[in-house]
Amino acid sequence: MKILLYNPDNGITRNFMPHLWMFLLQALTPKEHEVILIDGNAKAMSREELVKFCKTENIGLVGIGAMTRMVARAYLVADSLREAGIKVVMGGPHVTECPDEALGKDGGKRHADAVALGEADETWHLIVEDAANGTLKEIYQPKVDAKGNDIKPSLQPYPHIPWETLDLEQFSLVPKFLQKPMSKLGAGWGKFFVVPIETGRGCPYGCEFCTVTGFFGDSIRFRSNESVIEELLRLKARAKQEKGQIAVFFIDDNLAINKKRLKSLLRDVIAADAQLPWVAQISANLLADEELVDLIADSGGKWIFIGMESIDPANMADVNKTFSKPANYKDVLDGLARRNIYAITSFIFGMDNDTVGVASRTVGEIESWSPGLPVFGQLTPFPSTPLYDRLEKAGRLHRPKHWLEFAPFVMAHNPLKMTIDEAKDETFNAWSRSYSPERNWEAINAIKDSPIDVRISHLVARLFFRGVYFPQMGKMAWIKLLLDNRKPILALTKEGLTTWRNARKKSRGKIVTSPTV
Ligand code: B12
Ligand code: SF4
Repeated sequence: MKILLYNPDNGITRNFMPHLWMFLLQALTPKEHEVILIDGNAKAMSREELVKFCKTENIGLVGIGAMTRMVARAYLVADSLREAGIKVVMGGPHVTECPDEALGKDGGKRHADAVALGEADETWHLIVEDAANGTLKEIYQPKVDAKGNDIKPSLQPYPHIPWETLDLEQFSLVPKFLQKPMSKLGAGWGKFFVVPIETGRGCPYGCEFCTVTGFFGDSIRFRSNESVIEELLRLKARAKQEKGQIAVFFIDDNLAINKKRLKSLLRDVIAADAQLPWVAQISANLLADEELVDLIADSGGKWIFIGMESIDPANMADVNKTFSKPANYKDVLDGLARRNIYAITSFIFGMDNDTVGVASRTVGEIESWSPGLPVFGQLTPFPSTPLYDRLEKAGRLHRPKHWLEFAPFVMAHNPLKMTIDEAKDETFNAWSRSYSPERNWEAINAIKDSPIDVRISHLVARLFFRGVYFPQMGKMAWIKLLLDNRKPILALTKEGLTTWRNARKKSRGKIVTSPTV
């Protein structure tokens, strides 16, 4: 049987990274079946095109995964496929939390023939076999223990994802026309992939708005160091062979949740010379450890995503995240910056203690820290989270099924001390100020003592991150952005060229000087 694994596009940005679940399920599919992957973010297809593709390719089963944020789009795609007589199974966090909705048992339209609840590592092969035999069931769920809890996959052994041979073309971030000239730059930039790797699953912290503790459980499971390093080495070899670059996103929810284990992993990565540039999510409270931060730098860590949420301790208490202390954020970021590691700092507006002006207060504080890439969202009640239950009980849910009428940056509940419109304005203000050309120039100047490559990647990252909020998919949007930011771009280009020329002239003993940015 031919299987298509499909990820719907998120409707706003082109994702910078493919989704791990697709590669994982592909690796876990019994060998007699063929699996094709399509990510709607990388390869845009209309519903008609997708149905036609499935018919032409004689696809017997389509697996669709979606977060709550994308589920309405996923349902539309699923509906079209089912209308064409193609079987659809859906999985991932949203349908696990709302299986009746996907199966049409809540009074609404049915969107899926089957749903996979929870982690599907051990149920996927059953789904495939049943679909091939024409005996697909409605619900697949992991086996349960004596207490009725899901038995979670141990991650040891971990499936072999054949990165060295997979067709990753649709996921390269370098446009086709630039691939040839870019492959000649330095170690080669002909292709650039950000690849998701997990080293563990689960988080015990239980923040009120988060689905992770409920979905993956509070007991953490880790892969062996050897298995992670083996995967990194294969990726490193592929990057070299393709004259391209591969960066890794360790998608664990909190990579340093067990610091002893992470230190051991990073030491082993260094010893095996398996370093690739990497990004990971780590909470601020775990980053005060100097030894750990040194290991992060030495093992290739470049950017750390930190869920800072709010600079107001009262808000942190409201969402059960008091382990993360706003008073320590500056020290954490400065410690990272001393090692040329920068942070993607995530903030949430519309929390219960937020009032008008929260954006200006937050951004003012952020600007007093080492520069990073701030991102701003709004408190969102995802189904099955303690936050959803609290707001529902209090009758505060304005749009209880907000995912079916998705509206970007419009809150689904009424915040206590501001209106939904005010929260939207605050979010706009924070993004506008944080990514204005003036702020970009200021941020690059603030790290003028960092190596030129670090400053260039900081600026490039700033230009891309702006796109999380401001649509910049078309050519004209990019041209305008580059013109607006010409000051740092020209200054860094000039300095970069001088550095490159100096490297070439070094052997002749002739050095050119240029002002730094
Ligand atoms: C990496 C990541 C991202 C990446 C993008 C996704 C990517 N390209 O990988 C980035 C950083 C961009 C991101 C962004 C966001 N994310 Co995110 N992200 C994650 C993260 C940390 C890892 C995902 C992952 O790969 N997990 C590991 C794999 C193995 O697990 P899995 O995807 O759940 O898949 C398993 C099962 O669910 C199942 N399964 C999944 N799909 C399918 C499909 C089929 C057919 C079947 C049978 C089974 C199946 O099988 C898999 C193996 O067991 C998760 C948290 C987590 N630990 O999962 C959050 C998470 C998915 N994100 C979340 C959210 C909320 C967001 C944002 C909306 C945040 C925001 N406010 O902006 C954005 C929106 C994204 C966008 N605009 O596209 C929530 C989703 C909650 C929900 N109910 O939807 C999560 C769960 C985190 C949380 N705090 O609760 N995210
Ligand atoms: S620390 Fe992160 S992953 Fe863990 S519960 Fe809190 S928000 Fe979720």
